[in-house]
Amino acid sequence: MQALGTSAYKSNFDAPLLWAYSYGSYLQSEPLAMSTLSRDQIPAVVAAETSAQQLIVDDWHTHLLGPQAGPQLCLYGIDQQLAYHYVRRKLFAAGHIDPATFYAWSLERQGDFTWQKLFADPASDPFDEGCRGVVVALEALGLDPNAATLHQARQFYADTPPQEIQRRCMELAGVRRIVGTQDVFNDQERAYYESGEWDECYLSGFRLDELVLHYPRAAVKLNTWGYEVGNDPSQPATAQAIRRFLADWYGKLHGVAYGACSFPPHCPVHDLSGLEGAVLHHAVLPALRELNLPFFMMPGPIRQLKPEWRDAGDGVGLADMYPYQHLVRRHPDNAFFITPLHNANQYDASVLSCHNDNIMVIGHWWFNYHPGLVEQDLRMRLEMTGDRFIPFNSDARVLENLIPKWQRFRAILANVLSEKYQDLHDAGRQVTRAGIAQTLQTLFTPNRFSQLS
Ligand code: FIX
Ligand code: ZN
Repeated sequence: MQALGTSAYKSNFDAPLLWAYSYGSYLQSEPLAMSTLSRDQIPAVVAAETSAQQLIVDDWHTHLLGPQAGPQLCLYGIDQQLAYHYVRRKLFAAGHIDPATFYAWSLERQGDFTWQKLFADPASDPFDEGCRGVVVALEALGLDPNAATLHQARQFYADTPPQEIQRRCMELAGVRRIVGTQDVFNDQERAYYESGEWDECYLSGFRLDELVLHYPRAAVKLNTWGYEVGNDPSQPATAQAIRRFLADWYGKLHGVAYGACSFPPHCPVHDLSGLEGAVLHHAVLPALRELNLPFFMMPGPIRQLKPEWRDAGDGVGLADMYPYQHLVRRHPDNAFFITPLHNANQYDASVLSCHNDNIMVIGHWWFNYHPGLVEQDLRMRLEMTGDRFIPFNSDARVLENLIPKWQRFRAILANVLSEKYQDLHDAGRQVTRAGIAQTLQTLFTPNRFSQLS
């Protein structure tokens, strides 16, 4: 079996810039960085090392695109934050408004209504992460999160160019590069990918849900685009045409970091007699292997439980991990990321990564992005795998989401890592600032596997 790192995790994340950021400042003061820390010194050093100024990260899964993509694809601003589906879900669930009426309104009217019901009315304290995130982002950008109306916030956005909003969001979050979600089967998105200008800091997460989960529908489009595919993806000519389609788009998209797919809880990804398994086995995984790209698997969402709520109406289910185990073993030369949506799948996913060197757990998203769950998973992952996982990605849809999500995660990371380093200290291990910086670099830079071969 090929060692994972020899090719499997090579991606566009090849420049060890994060290391340069977090470690470079020590080069002048190396003796200090290498000196052993006392137990009491550890929390302050960990807090400094995990701060947004020191630990500049790549955000491995978002739905963001830069301002050049235009207002339909680059979402930012107070009204977009209020329209974020985590917030909208709360509005609908509380019965404040009928979704059909709400969606018929302009974005501004939706924003005013949401602000009134979920923020301004005293009856509603925004404990939930979606609404709390709006408060955090407003405060961080110097706006009043207790304002009675959105007047000040709207004025700020009218006066501030989107590039500046983007810069501030990334700086406050400590994010250097952003992987988006590129669905070329979506007509509006595809038009931009065909000819639009890319900002260098955005990379592509090549999203394959339509191809893998809805092959008959995807096949119609593939044929109209000149890829001659039949109904059976296991037929060599069809598999070859799908692979050509993937390779062509790899060439067109900007800096593809991986291929990605979310899966409903009971998807038989390993079953070659099913369309999903066949597309994966005969086309997607061979193509990704040839392109040296990992496959990013997101088991768990149940789409459109409440269709009238649109993307706020999706749910989650516990996934069976056996098919994933089967899949990663059958494809030892492919690299896989896994990020289950159901919290009770986190443990299984970590165990999976203990027995298979071609899979790594990554991040948090959506229904498992809650501080208590993130903290619990971080402890479990550190205790089970050491540093063999990527702790967080924001799954941001609106630029400002970067701020609350990364700030929240950094606070959790600082607490948990301090405790773990103090625990190691108590056990007799010498802890240094340089060692802490190295571990943080390792946690956010999956290319480390290339050093293990
Ligand atoms: O599938 C995904 O990548 C999910 O993140 C989205 O489908 C979802 O709508 C979302 O934004 C969750 O945070
Ligand atoms: Zn997502």
